[in-house]
Amino acid sequence: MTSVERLKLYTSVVPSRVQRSIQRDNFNAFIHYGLNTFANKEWSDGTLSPEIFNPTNQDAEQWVKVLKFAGAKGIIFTAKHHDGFCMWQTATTDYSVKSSPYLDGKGDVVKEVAAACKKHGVKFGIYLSPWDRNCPLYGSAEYDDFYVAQLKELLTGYGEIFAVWLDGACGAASDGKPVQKYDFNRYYEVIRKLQPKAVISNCGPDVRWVGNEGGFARDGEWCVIPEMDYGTQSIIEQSQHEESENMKAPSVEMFGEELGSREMLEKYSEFVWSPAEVDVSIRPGWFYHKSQDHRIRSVNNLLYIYYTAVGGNSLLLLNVPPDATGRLNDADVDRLVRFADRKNAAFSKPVTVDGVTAPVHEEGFKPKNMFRFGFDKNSFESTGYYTPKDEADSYEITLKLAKTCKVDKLRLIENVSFSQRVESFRIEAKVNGKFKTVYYGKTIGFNRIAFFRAVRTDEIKIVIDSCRLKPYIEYVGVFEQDKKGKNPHASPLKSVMKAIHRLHNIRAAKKKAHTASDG
Ligand code: FUL
Repeated sequence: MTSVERLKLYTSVVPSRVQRSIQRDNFNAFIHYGLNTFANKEWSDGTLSPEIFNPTNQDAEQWVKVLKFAGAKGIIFTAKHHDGFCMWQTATTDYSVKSSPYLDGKGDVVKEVAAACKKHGVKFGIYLSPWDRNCPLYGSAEYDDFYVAQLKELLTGYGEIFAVWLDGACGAASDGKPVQKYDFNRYYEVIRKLQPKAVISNCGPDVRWVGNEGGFARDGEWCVIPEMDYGTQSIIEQSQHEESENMKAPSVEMFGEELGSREMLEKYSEFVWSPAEVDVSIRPGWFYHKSQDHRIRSVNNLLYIYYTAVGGNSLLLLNVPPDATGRLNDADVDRLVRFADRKNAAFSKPVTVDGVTAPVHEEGFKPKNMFRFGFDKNSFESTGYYTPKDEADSYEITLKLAKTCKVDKLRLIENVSFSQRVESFRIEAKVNGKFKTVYYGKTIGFNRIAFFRAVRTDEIKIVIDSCRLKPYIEYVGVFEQDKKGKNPHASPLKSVMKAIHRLHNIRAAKKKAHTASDG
């Protein structure tokens, strides 16, 4: 295949409707809540007594209101974690809220969260752990029937579900138990049939785990990647795998730096659209622990994660766990409110673009289209975009701003219905009559927040240095610096992640050299 043919093949891979939908709502929240909350545990083994589940002040509406205020468009709730304890009135087991003192065994937490979400216009999703440490059937083929029965209850009894999060974590081997081989294809079929609008995440075909639980996004994140088994086994190895209150160190291994670079894709012939999701907790643990009340992520760190994940062609799933009273703790609420205020301020001053020069456009797809943000609410497709008439080695788009002001960020979106194409770009700003580069970026994809030290300017240039065939740009927004909404600075942990990536690449290069010399 010629290189142009390969590029045509890569750019023929596009998102499905459910993928386009979650890419538009790229920030969602996770809620871990259950028996573990009351036992001060991260993982429990399925033997804790349901008697301990007794919140005194449970308020699902408070969870939803706070998370909505923080900007989350949907909430994914742990209907059942690895301990097997069900947070709804299930007919499949007694190990559930039915056996707890909460509302005399009549409570249904899944129902409460679903209702609160509906009331406040937030989407509702479920986490149903495939690994179940309570179910006696676990490890046998009958367990699949049990799991499917639970899925069906959740998918039919609680209104529209926007996401089903299938966790790959499994510690059955260290429990000395047989490891269940899940029939994932069967689960997918059930989900597609009962909730066709739901994305299936993590061990699912729609959304890919980014590969760490520490909040780290890649600098160059691709949605078009080789079709390989991202499946369960590697996810099992990489995700949290012991009962620990502390967040696992970021791990990469098969989750190297750029899964969709040309170098990577060249080795394969089948490709899929697979957006990455950064799942991360506001605290070191996924469940609430009083001892972590002083270890909540800072506003700067939350913002940095938001800018690099949501703004880095990834989805963000931020976990905020309620405490044992049944409410989000004041400390977390305070942090989220300040995070939201700063984030909103940061994007509160869009700068009008007065004029634009760009390579000659394809008929009907003018550069001006880039300054109107909008998409069709049913198909989630873009309603307008710019594309040049001809392919070129590079593309320069110059924006004349309506005023001279201090600019500190741009938001860029590719029209991903034409796949993901931009491989590297830079932003230049005219300062004292001369253009200087203020930002280097790799991918754009369905969302890029390019943030940099503020510059006083009235002219900005976007230079696309490398692109697969030609670019299709849906949106460009320029933002004036806002004092309250100042840009986050990189967290020191980012350099740890970079070092790990570097090590991974060195190891991979060594392995390659070794294999080559063997051959
Ligand atoms: C991991 C689980 O083991 C954690 O407890 C948590 O649910 C996290 C989101 O996924 O794999």
